[in-house]
Amino acid sequence: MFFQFEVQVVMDFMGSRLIHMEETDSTNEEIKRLSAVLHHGSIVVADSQSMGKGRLGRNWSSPKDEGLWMSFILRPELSPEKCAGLTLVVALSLTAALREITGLDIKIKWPNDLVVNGCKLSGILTEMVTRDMEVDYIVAGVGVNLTTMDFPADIKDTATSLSKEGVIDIDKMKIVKVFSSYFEKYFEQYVKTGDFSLLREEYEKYLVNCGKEVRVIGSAEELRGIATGINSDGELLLDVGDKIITIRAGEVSVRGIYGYV
Ligand code: BT5
Repeated sequence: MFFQFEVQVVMDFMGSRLIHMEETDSTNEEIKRLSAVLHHGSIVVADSQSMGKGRLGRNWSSPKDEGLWMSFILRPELSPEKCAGLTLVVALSLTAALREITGLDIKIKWPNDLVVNGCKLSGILTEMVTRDMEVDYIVAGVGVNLTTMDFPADIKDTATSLSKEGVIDIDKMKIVKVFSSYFEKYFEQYVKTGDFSLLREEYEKYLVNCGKEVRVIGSAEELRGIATGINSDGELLLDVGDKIITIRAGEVSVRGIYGYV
């Protein structure tokens, strides 16, 4: 483990401390190991991760210097149920930041993927650590593919990077800063109401699934329906013909009928 430098980034709470590492297993795990000394909003960024992880124990490919591999710690005064919605707040903030910086038509694939031209640019992994049934802290992990041109065989048809999409000037720290600034704004709005009522419209503007037929996989039975938006709890609304059902993030993945989106 090697702490290359520590800098103050900006803002109100995001990046009050930023730890940059050349390599780690997973920035989410690094945050957990350092949690006792990290304040709300502290960020860890690594140049590479040897065991980058996705949801449900899945692998996250994190080659050296080819992406933004970052996690931050939150100590929100929210119940565990409300904390689940923070993944969507991160997705919205990252989408707004990357759209502003790159001009690309980046969309959100509910709940935790950012996609561009039908391929996955970024994934988000939010983990909650509880103590005595209360939220101790949240680790929000963000992976954004920046310069990768050749992805591993299993994801080469579904993954993309900013370089692959034609972005030339890529400034990793600028992404961290602009993201942090959007996140502070949206986080405050989320905490104020404890739900998505102030963010829903913005989120749905970027929701790639909206109006599309999707498959919901991972629950007991596969569901099919038209995704119509989210409710104020951040659950996906699925029109299955005779009724609208709500899908909770966490336990499921959503796919298009004919492919990834
Ligand atoms: C995610 O999981 O998309 C969450 C990824 C979070 C990664 C960040 S990096 C910083 C922090 N530290 C960590 O250890 N993790 C976080 P999920 O929805 O389960 O998607 C995982 C799936 O995405 C894999 O099974 C692959 O199919 C695909 N995948 C893996 N690496 C990818 C990549 N670099 N780009 C696009 N797709 C990828």
